[in-house]
Amino acid sequence: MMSNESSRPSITQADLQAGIDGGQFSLRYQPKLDFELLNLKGFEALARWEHPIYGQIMPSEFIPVAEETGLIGRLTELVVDQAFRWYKTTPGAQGHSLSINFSAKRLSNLDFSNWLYEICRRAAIRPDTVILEITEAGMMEQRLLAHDMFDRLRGRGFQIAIDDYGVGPSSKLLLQRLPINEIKIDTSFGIKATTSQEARDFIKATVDFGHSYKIKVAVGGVEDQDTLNYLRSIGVDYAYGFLISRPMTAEQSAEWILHRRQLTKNLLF
Ligand code: G
Ligand code: MN
Repeated sequence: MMSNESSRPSITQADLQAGIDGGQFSLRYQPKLDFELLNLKGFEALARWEHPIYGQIMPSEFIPVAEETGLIGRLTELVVDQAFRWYKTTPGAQGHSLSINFSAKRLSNLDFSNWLYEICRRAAIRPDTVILEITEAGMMEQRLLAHDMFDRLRGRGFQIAIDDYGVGPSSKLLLQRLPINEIKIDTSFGIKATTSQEARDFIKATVDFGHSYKIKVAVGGVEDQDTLNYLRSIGVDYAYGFLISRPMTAEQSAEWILHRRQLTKNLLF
């Protein structure tokens, strides 16, 4: 059950510390399909906090606390460690991409790309299969550092995606200049695509913009077949959403990978 944020006290540093020490964080995995043939492109790892009293707490609530209290470093380590272990031990995961959400604040650390590269090297994971997702808002916050930060990461072979695109402050000029591989349009646009002309216009404009800079465009929030068909018809590159699969536990994801052709065969029309 998801807990109601307003019915309980807000998260403190002590809560977060106890959660990290107590192993209360785990990852869910959500597949992303390539629109061309609806093949599996890769997975996004999504952090969840299962609090013993408050229930499930989402990243939108605990990440800001982690950033303010300096616990973001430990949380990042924990997420990368779990995601890489999943990638190495889940049959069929390798060869596909692995997207991980990163705090722009954590990324701005000068040594970050070396740190991540070293973990990849030790785990024998190719850096070019790892996609770092940074929110558009986070990128804007770090706008002065973003270019050097992204250059260092790309220099190490990693891929970069701009997440939650379209809901915050934005600069197309900045985006054009940065070495970005993928734009992920905010889930809210995918959810509204069949009912809102405005959402459709924005998605279409983003596809045109992205493609003119050789940037792939992904849309989440795909909850029905009409949305999938529409996105496919306008040239969106990647799709994810509840129609394809909800975020899954590690065990569920292994089952999904095994049976994915059967599970997705009706989506392709
Ligand atoms: O922005 P980002 O791609 O990191 O967001 C992923 C979040 O969106 C996850 O928490 C996931 O649960 C949610 N999500 C993924 N697909 C869907 C969907 O089809 N509908 C809705 N409502 N939420 C989704
Ligand atoms: Mn994301």
